[in-house]
Amino acid sequence: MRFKDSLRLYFVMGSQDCPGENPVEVLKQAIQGGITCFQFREKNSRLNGRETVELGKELQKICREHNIPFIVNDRVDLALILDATGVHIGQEDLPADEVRRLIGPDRILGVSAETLEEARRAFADGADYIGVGPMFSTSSKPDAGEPVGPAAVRHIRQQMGHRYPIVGIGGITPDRAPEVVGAGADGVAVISAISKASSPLGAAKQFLQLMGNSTKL
Ligand code: TZP
Ligand code: MG
Repeated sequence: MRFKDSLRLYFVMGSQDCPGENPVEVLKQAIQGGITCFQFREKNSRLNGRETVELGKELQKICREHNIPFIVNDRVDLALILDATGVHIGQEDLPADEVRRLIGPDRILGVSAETLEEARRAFADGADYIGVGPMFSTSSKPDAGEPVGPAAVRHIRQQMGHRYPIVGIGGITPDRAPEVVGAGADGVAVISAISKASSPLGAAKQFLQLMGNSTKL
């Protein structure tokens, strides 16, 4: 399977995203529901460094057992410590070309991009995929800015062509996922619609069901 195909249902989560629940159990359920990629995103969390590594190892083990790529958010150091599949960085993080040098040619590099210019630059710097968002308003990332909507995906896809893997992120629920892939995204990246669902398994299944095989371009 090409990495592009792993972007179909990309679950993003840290302990802060599943209050009162065990992140390990949430991830197990999401995998049973059919997620195709996982990102460990521990943000403003109450875990110290050692606890973060421990949780990362546990989550990674589950991903390995199910052949799910394990991507670490922001932290190249943590990605290297865990020997992760890859790392995902934002525009405010370390420059993508420097991160590519640090992680080597074989790990996956994801970069957040809102505009065509950021998208072009990310791929020129060595990104394997970009995350475009926020698609819709979200409460999972307080500094996310105004939604750019599926139109941003459509614009980048139209200008850049088919080759470049794109995932939409931000405020995506199962019923809105088809709009995002319809605009040309390879998939959707999701936090709360899975992590805070009464059934993460059911939510993941619903995403896949509603997205079906829908792609537009
Ligand atoms: N980057 C842009 S929006 C966002 C991130 C990490 C948050 C997505 O969370 P949710 O709960 O799926 O809206
Ligand atoms: Mg970041």
